[in-house]
This record gives sequence, structure tokens and C-alpha cells, in this order.
Amino acid sequence: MSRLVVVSNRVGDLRNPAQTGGLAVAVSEAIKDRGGIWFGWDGNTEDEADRSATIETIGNVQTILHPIASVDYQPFYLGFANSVLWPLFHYRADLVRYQQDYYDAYMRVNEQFADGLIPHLRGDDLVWVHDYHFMPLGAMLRERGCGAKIGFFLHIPFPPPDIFAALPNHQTIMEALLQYDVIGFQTFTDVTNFRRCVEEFTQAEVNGERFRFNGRVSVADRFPIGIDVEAFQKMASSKAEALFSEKFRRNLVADKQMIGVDRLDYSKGIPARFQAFSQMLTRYPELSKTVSFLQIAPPSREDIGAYAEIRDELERLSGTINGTFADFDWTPIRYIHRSVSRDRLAALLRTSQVALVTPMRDGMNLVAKEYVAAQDPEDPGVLVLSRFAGAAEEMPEALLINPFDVDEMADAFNQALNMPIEERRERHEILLQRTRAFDVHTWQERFVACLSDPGAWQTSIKTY
Ligand code: ADQ
Repeated sequence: MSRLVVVSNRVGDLRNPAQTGGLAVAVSEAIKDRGGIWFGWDGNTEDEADRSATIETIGNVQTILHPIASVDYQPFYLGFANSVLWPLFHYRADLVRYQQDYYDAYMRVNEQFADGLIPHLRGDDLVWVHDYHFMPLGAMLRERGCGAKIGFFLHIPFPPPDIFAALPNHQTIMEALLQYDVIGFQTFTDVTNFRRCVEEFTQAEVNGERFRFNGRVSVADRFPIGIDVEAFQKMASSKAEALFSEKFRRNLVADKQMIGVDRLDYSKGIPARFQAFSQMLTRYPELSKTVSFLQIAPPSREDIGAYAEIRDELERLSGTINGTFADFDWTPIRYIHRSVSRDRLAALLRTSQVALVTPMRDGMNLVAKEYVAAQDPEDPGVLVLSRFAGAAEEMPEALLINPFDVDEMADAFNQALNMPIEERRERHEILLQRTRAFDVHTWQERFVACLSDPGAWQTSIKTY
């Protein structure tokens, strides 16, 4: 069996993968099965003269932590990755802050990663590169003579050609992507957008989801990521945490709780969600004091202007909404701006009657799946889900909403709070089935199977 070599920005803790979430669990599971390497950034932003990679061996797996020079970190990570690619791929061309030196640093860091990785590779390895930070890495490994199979998985959306064209050097990036044997996406929409970009921006021969370019054949498919359902269910029913969330809820003096859990990011649609909650209280005054809304949003990428702005906006909005509606014995919105342990998060999801997952655009959104897994099947809560989350493709039984339409959202929140138990059970049962069928293990196994034999891979059909 071939070894698996995983490349991602951050390397999970192989000794304690549960702490870093489902992705680390799935990746470490796959590497441990086959033996291999997990290669990524060492997390250091300080310069120590010629810092070298840190290599650690745990059983049949090596972790290699590679440095990024401090002069490159800012333009590579905050610059090109998160002020150009992230907004553009989330359809927010207005937030792109492109500079030539960001792009140069992006290419330089990818070259350094290729140089760092190549001596460790064998010809029969399966190399699996993750996410937008490393799109050109496969092509750079090829330039250095790598003949192994190399696959790429994009965790965020892939935009349509009109938006992708706003990326300076978009042609170079497209051609680099066609050096991978497998190019994996979260949804059919992403695969379709990618195919259209191949047609528009490259000379590749296109045959369905297979492309021939410069003598290499690549296959694109959807590999929807999921969660570790059993592990999350176990956390959600932990007694100690359940007690904590019950007590917390009683303190709110409201019968029902709505919950939102997101990294504080403009793509997650939190301000519109706050507005819709406010609109719901205006339209349905009988809900006053019966429901409170808990939003947990830990800080993220705070060095970038757009992230500082959204933080201010939410503080303003929650203040205004509480100022308008609160009473001596009722706080409508609780907004918690920090990270919460995974067990506590799971218990909070279980004890909330409605989850609001309303991103303007999202690759998948794991919180939607975590909410479904956390519910008590006898008395499950209701998931309100944006049509623009990748998860909506697999979860049409959620209450699907358009996050740009605040009125529609307000009505959906009210509908969710009043949904009869039979309907909640019916919707939940099928959502849980699907969350199980597309869990993180299936995701990992399907990708590795495709990468092992891309020529024989049958791309997935459009039904569930
Ligand atoms: P993210 O944008 O980070 O991931 P998401 O899929 O929702 O988004 O995953 C976030 C994870 O962090 C979830 O497991 C959630 O429980 C956890 N989390 C959020 N807030 C937390 C808090 N306050 N405390 C503790 N944990 C918290 C990117 C893409 C997504 C894609 C994933 C995986 O943007 O679309 O689903 O990768 O591919």
C-alpha cells in the first residue's frame, strides 16, 4: 500500500487529534493506516536565523514542520491567501486587496515548500495537498521531478469564470491546478465552476470532468467533507456539559434558544442574521421573552481590516438590538467572542432548539452537520441553512433560506421555532442519515481511493 503524504497549512496534533477537530482526526487516521508524512508550516512568525524544519516521528508517521520566513508570512498568509484568494473565492471581489508582492510571496513560499518536501518523497507516494494556500505546489513538485500521484482538495468554494478572472495571474493558477492528478471540491457547483474556468482560461482538452493538458490527465470531482458523527454525538450527550448548558439557558429566562457558531468571518453572514433576528422580534412580538439567541464567534485573522470591521459591526448591532428589545428579565442576544471547548459546543448545540447557519457563501460548513449530529432524535431541533453553504446540496430537508433576504430569514426563524414535533423528527431523521453517509471517514476514503487510481475513478452522479 502506498504511503500518504499530506500537505496543509497547519499540521494537526497526531497524539491528540480529537482536540483539533474532525479534519485532524480523519487525516491522521488515513496517514496512520498507510504510514506517511504530514507536512506543514511550523506556526512560527519570528525569524531565527536559518530556522530549519522540525521533524518528529510518531509510529509509522512523520510530521515535518517547515518554517516560513517572517518577511514572507505577512504577504503570503494575510496578503495573498486571506486578502485575495479568500474574499475572491467567496464571491467578494469588492474585498480583494491585491498587491504584486503578495503574489510573489505566495509563489515563493510554495517554492520553498516544494524544495522542503521533495527530498522526502518516493515515487509511489500518494501526495494530498490541502486548500487555497498551496494551489501551485503540485506543479512545483512536478518541476522538481516528482512522478508520484498528487491530489488537491479545496475546502472553500471555487468561483465562476467571471469572478475568477478578477484574479491577476489566474491563467497561471489554472494551469498549475491541471498538474494535479485529482482536483477535489466540496460541491457540484464548485466542480462545474472549475470546469468552466478550464474551458475559458486554458487550452486543455475537456471531456466531462477529465482534462488533458500538457500531456497530463486530471480528474475533478466532488468530495463533500463531513464530521465524525459518533464522536460528536458522544460529546453532545456528556452529562456534565448538559448540566452547564441547562443552567446557562435557565439564566436567560427564555424557553427556547437559537444558536449560531462561526469563526468571526464576513463570509458567515452574521450581521444579516442579527438583523433577521431583530426583524423576527418586530414581526412576531409574541416571541418576545420566549426565545434568546446565542452567537458564539471566536476571533479570526484580526490583522486584516475587513475582519476588524465585522467585529465592530456585530458589537454595534447586538448593542442596538438588545437596547431596543431587552427587558429586566430578558436579554435577546448573547454574543460571545471567544473559542469554546468542543464538548461544550456540542452540548450547547444539543440544548438549542434552532441553529442558524446562514453564510453568504461557504465551502461546506461543518457546524450544520455538527448541529444535526448533536440532536436528541426524539426531540430534535431545527436547522436553518443558507442555500449558499455547500452543505445545502446534501441537506435540502433543512429550512433553506436566502441570507440576502432578511425578511425571508425572519419568517424562517419563526417557522423553525413553531415547527411541530412530527415534522422536526421527519426532517431530522433524513438529515442524520445523510450526515452519517457523508461523514469524514467517507470523505477521506473516497479521496484516497480516487487518488490511488484516478484513471479508473467514476465521477459521482448528481443524486443523493
Ligand atoms: P471554516 O470556515 O473554519 O472551515 P466550518 O466548516 O464551519 O468553517 O468549521 C468550523 C469548525 O470550527 C467547526 O467544527 C466548529 O464547530 C468549530 N468552531 C466554530 N466556532 C467555534 C468556537 N467558538 N469554539 C470552538 N470551535 C468552534 C473551512 C471552510 C468550510 C469547510 C471547512 C472544512 O470555510 O466551508 O466546511 O473548511 O472543509
